[in-house]
Amino acid sequence: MTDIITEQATAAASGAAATEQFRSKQRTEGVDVDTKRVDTLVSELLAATHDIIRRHKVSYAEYDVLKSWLIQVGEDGEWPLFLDVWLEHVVEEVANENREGSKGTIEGPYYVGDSPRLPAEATLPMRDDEAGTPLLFQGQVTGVDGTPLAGATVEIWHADNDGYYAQFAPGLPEWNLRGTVVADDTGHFWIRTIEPAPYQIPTDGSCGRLIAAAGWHAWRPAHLHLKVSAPGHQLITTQLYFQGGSHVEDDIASAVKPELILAPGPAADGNGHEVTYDFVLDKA
Ligand code: MBD
Ligand code: FE
Repeated sequence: MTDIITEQATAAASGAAATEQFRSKQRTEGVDVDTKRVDTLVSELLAATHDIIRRHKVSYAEYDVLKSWLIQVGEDGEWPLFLDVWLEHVVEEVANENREGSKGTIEGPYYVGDSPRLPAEATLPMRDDEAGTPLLFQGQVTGVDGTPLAGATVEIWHADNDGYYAQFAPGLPEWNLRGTVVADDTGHFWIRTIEPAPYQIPTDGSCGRLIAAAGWHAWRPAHLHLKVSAPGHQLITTQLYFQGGSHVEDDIASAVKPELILAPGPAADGNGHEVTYDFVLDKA
């Protein structure tokens, strides 16, 4: 470590950053707050909860534990984390059920838009001594009919070798391991980065308390996050995982799909690993 004193990553700090980020990116355009729809959804949510209370004879003590926990989730800024870990995967499933192209999966709480634009052959912004196995991630963006998509962009963001995301943990350069790669005229891209580490959601906040209280684990498998888009096509938000990695089989966020597991091999230049993954985009 060359840093003098590194600030500790805390649940409250990453929660505050995730809440702030969400407020600047929420997809609420076009949502009409239809009374009938709100009535249906909220009534069913409440009825399901009433049923659980009756079947399990939930006590006042348990009710108060729930109340204080919910208050604390807000104070910790962990609503984005909680929702993205335990609900988003079903929202994504419904949103993308009719896609013919590449599989998507959840976005999670740590996306930041407008990352630095990089050429088709790119190295992600990283520290001079960035730890981790070098990875060449390459591929092509095409339409469902195989047409190469000129003007495609591949936004990529991922954790470092310690499982930390730039802008959500202290001490990392602003755009570390984040970039917007502009593919070439045939939709090809070559991205040099490092392999991320498995990610443990903060254990010192409300989500961590829930996990400990329920006897669960807090891990997501190592993953690359991506948003791939091209003119006239639907943007896909996805993640890619690493075959044989820890927690590929038991992701706390339930976001792994078999189509999203990479099997990198040795790099042609002898430096770490390389892997090819092509993205297929549905027409807009
Ligand atoms: C992550 O890195 C992530 O991708 C999700 C979905 C939740 C918490 C942390
Ligand atoms: Fe992530």
